[in-house]
Amino acid sequence: MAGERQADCLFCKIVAGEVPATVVRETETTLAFRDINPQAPTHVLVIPKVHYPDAATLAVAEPQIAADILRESAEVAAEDKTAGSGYRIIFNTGSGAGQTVFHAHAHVLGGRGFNWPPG
Ligand code: IU
Repeated sequence: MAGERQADCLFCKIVAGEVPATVVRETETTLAFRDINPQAPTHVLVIPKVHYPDAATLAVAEPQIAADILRESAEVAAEDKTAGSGYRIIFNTGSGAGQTVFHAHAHVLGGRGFNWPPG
């Protein structure tokens, strides 16, 4: 059923505490933890506790949780003191855009300069 835990999903396992992660924030609906392969001084993933394959699907099914992800992303940036100098919130959507884990997640990147257009 939509939103239910997927047995083979890494991020569902992190939500369940079965795979370790460095958690920086948690709410009733979201979990934020440091990316194991950081691409910037701040690189945190903000995920919904429920399972949807990408951010767009989540936003249609659970718009309030999608909003929670954005709010928590801003809180992460503020806590890491990157908000003042600017930060990025990125939702890779689909393998062609670089998505490798098919449980919705925001990348919060900060603490360095960024180029435009992104790579
Ligand atoms: P992507 O947008 O689906 O490519 O992002 C997945 C991210 O999950 C990627 O940046 C990985 O480094 C990260 N990650 C992680 O933090 N912990 C893990 O155990 C695994 C991937 I596998």
